[in-house]
Amino acid sequence: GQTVRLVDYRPTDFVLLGVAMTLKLFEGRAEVLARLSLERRPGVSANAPLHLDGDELVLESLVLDGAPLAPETYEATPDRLMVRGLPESGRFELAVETRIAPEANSKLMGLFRSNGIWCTQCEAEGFRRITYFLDRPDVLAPYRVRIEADKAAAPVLLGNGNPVDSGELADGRHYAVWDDPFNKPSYLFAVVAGDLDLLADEFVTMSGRKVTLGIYTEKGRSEQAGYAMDALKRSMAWDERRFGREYDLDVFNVVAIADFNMGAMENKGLNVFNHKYVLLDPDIATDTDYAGVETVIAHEYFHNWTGNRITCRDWFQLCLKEGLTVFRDQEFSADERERTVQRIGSVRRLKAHQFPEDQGPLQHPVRPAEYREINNFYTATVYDKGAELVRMIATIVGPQDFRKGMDLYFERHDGEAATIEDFITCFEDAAKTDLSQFALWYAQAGTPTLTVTESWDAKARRHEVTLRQSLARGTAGTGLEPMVLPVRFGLVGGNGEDSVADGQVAGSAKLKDDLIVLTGREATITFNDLPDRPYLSILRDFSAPVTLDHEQSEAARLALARLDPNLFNRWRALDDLVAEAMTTAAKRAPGDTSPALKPVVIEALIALAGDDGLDPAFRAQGLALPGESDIARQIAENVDPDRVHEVVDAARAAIGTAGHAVLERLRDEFASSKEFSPDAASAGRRALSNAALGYISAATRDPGPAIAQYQSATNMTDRSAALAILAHRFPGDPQTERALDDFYRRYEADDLVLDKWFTLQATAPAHDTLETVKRLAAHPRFTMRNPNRVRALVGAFAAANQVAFHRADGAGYEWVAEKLVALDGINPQVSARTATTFRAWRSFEPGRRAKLEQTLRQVSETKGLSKDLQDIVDRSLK
Ligand code: B3K
Ligand code: ZN
Repeated sequence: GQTVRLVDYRPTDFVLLGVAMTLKLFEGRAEVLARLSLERRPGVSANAPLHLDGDELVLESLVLDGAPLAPETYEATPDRLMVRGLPESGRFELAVETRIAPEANSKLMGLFRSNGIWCTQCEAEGFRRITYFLDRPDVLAPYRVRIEADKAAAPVLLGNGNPVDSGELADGRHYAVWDDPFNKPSYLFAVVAGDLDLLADEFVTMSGRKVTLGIYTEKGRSEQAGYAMDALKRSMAWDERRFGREYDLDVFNVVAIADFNMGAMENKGLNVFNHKYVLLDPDIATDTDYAGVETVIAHEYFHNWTGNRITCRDWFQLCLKEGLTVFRDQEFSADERERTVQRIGSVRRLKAHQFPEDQGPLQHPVRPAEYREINNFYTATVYDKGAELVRMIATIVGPQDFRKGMDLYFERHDGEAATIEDFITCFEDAAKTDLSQFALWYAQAGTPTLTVTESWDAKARRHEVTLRQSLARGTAGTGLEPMVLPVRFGLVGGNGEDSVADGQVAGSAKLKDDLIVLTGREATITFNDLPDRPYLSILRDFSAPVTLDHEQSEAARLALARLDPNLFNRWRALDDLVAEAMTTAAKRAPGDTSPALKPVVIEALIALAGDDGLDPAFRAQGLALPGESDIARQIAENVDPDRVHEVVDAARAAIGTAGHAVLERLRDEFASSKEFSPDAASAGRRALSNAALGYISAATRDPGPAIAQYQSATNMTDRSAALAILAHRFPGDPQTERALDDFYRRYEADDLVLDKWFTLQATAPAHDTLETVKRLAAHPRFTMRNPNRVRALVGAFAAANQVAFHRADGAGYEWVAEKLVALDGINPQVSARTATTFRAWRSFEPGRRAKLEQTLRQVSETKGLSKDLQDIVDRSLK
């Protein structure tokens, strides 16, 4: 594969002025006619040929301004079309006819069929699988698209923009014409045709325009789109309120399909969704599923302004739309749900997915400088760290100037393909500040470490806080200059209030109110005239994506866990204590059974969980232990996953035993009532009750309460929580087996629930889970052709089963590798994504490290791998 570099960017030689397309869909084939209005860019040499991208295309005909082109004037291969002798100036029309095979398209890029529905996915480079094109995001044009299909097979015909015409054709066929007046890049193109049900609604925008909303589902499932529709309307209203952004077309459609490589896609006016992020009801979906639907619906809708109206100049700028849109969906969820709880969730996600990426061989800057396969850069770094960077800009310039900067961005760049520099300049202009050093965050890979030291002078009643930043060299080999770190803080007094103290700064930092902005490697802030030694609450709300290295006494942390007026830091004080204790314990020799958690820490956890003054959702977050892979990441070298599991397991039982009375009370108080409401507060109560059940079951080693809840549950949240406890804590128990069988029979007809059934079993932390997943891979309902099913079994096993995937004999690695190679021939994007779980190989103890490396090498040397999978395994071995 060829490496594409940011420094090589240059505009196309030809300007695209408009696209008129006809797609004729038949069983077994599709005929595509694309009429491209083009013009040579002023200044481009008169004999420069036109290069169009293709991918597995068959050219049927090529016509220039109505006259077929002579064969010697062009060269066509499946992946490119070059045309010579085009007019030196003025507009011309090139009509390109291709033939494609949607049924044979198992990559799910371009035009494919999912359960009979014709559907497209074009981001990043899928449009070139439909027609030869200038398939890059800085080529913007209006599109008019006519779709023709058999009326019985596809009564619904959808495209981007507004519907402008439709009618009957001969032979039981019909057509529809869609017109999208907004300039757009080809990656936002979409077409859907099929026999779909519709949930219809409408939204009146802030200027009083009526927008027709539609969510299309497979037959008989439109009722399950009600919550998604509600989330869509709330998203539209929120974007008007918070960012002044109004929707711009007469219609907004969402289509839910079963086979999709990712969560969803923001095509202009026609979002296409993995049906997992649309279809819900209390019997089939958990609270987490509800929250996921809300987030993804919001995210794709918000792309209409951040991504579609203003798009990316090139794929290196991907974070321009993704980081910003994740930031926007996080803010939406914070406003719609509970801010601190949402922030805890985002930080957990960042630490679980982005930190390991940034600290391993797949490390790359938020704006990469080069790639071989762009689809491998839809990463936690681009999305989640990208969102953190936007959040830091907001923190640094403050809410008013942040809004001003966003307004400026929309005003200046509407209709354009922009860059990160364009974006940053808007905030510099709005806040009249220089953000050039801040821009390093986009170029330098790696997680900086923020080291904090304190010194209290009792006589002088003076507290000194020193901040130092450092960045370790990683595989990306990018710069290591000091960055701009916004650090929110408070000096908490024994009464639980922040002391108001002016600080003097020595070194390169600025201090204003509760914000220190560190710009150099080191700075010291001195606070004078304090009544007592304060508890330093640092990096509140995780104001910068760093690894915090703060030596703070256990007593101070326990005090903060009780007193910190910043709720996020109350949670973090405990979470850090627990994670550090577990890390330390896991480093001790196997078989060392001395408890990981001290009684005072357990007491603090239980006290937080039992504190009725706090939101149940927050208390449930307090009870959620760090994951085994988080502990493994903190151990960093010579990791033994069995040992980590042993420590986490023992800690869970210890908490369950010590907290028994409080946990039982939480069960009594918060166990579900009959009425189900998906709102955040109700979900928080269920989360707290289910967390309590988990601890109680671990402590008593009695499956009884989980069995009882499994049987009496009136919603999927409670039912699957109980089943997870059974499958994970009581594997092989006949009662567990019966519950799993019952679950299968109950939900056999529903693929989304069946995915849960696969995942619950694949993630059971026991060595012989490998035998279970092998059996499940041969189950009649397992298929490599449905990405959700692959993720539910193979993906979940590799990413969320530290014990069985990392079996010391290497059999887990071998099985996953074998599946990867088989999958790669079907769907390279999904195989490449699954393969990323091998990236942490260097952090394991020598036995596993050698086996992981050997497996990676074997995969890497396999003949005929996709560019996607080859790129991941090769970079992982770096
Ligand atoms: N923009 C799409 C992701 C496309 C992934 C292409 N491999 C969904 C999203 O981020 O909203
Ligand atoms: Zn996105």
